[in-house]
Amino acid sequence: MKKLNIAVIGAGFMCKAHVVGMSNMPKLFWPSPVMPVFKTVCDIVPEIASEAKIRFGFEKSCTDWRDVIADPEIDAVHVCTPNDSHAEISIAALNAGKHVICEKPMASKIEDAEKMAIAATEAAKKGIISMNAYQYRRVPAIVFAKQLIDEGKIGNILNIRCQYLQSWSADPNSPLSWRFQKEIAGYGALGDIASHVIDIAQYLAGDIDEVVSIMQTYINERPVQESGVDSLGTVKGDVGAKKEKVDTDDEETMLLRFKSGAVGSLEATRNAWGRHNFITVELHGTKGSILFNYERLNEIRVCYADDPDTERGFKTIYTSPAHPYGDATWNIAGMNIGYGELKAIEMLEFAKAIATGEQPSTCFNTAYRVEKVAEACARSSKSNQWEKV
Ligand code: SOE
Repeated sequence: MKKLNIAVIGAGFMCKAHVVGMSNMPKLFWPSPVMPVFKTVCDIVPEIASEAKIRFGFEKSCTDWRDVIADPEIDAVHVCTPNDSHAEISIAALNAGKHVICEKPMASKIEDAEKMAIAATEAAKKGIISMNAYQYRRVPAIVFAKQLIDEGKIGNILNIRCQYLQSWSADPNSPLSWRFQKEIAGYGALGDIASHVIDIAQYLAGDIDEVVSIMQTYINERPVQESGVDSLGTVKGDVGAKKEKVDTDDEETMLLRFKSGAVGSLEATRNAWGRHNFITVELHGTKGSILFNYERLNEIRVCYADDPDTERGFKTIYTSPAHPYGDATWNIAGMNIGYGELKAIEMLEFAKAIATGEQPSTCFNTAYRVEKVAEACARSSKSNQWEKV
């Protein structure tokens, strides 16, 4: 089996997710398309880099991502840094002939995302793979929903409603991490989480053509974060802590028109008390409906129009060995998978793409379309008009 020497740049929360996914990938999916070798972990903070080396089992650590790009031993680079460095690192890696999986959103500026898509198109001609980490479209229940749609079981899609609601930033004392700073993050909730459901909406219902949206910021200043580590609101600022301005969005509410003629709506916020990782997709077609909620990710609810009147209603299907990826995860429906297995599924798709030379469904060109929808959403919230993607 071919070895794949990997490097992870940025050793925070997403590094953990990528490492858990990559190391479990061959354990779950055997024989795996490639065998990952954990070569280098890189972080600008030396202590974080050396701790990650030990914790995650890398052979070495470094503090300058350029060392990773210059290393001829590295085959694939995982870009897990804050958004403003995604473009520079990803483009350099692609140009150096390395496969790239980059965290979402693609970049902090649409121009950078475009440059990444161009570099990926060029690299693809040489068999180099690009991928963005839009993992939620790979939840087995969502892949199954896509199969039902493609088989015509739901008919023509009329309406799709999507939500991504979290609560970790609802407390005004959740610190001002980079996620609230436009210069680093680009957008707030729009890039961070709405992007996931924009991706799912387009995966299930095709390209979005135009949007009208309202973007709001509710908490305009937050306590300055002392360390660089993003605690996602779990560590609060002191009452007397120095505060600085938030210049990203807290919430978006949008209406969507798809190229197919379908319509939809989408909401995203990290300020919804009681909601944790509440990603819901409900769609109605001419022959049935589908409902999914990530907080119950092992289930999909389906209603068929041609069931008898007395029996028509949503039924709950547990994803099982009979469903996508199910044969390789756990062998009884209800044993359930979670975020860790989902990351392994994502790494499997990255590994498959590398082994076959075929770009994954979330390659940089697909992800660039998500960026364009987000940019149209931001334009619309200023113009108060429908805006074309
Ligand atoms: C924080 O909102 C976050 O970590 C996002 O950045 C991820 O994309 C999402 O999957 C979980 O929440």
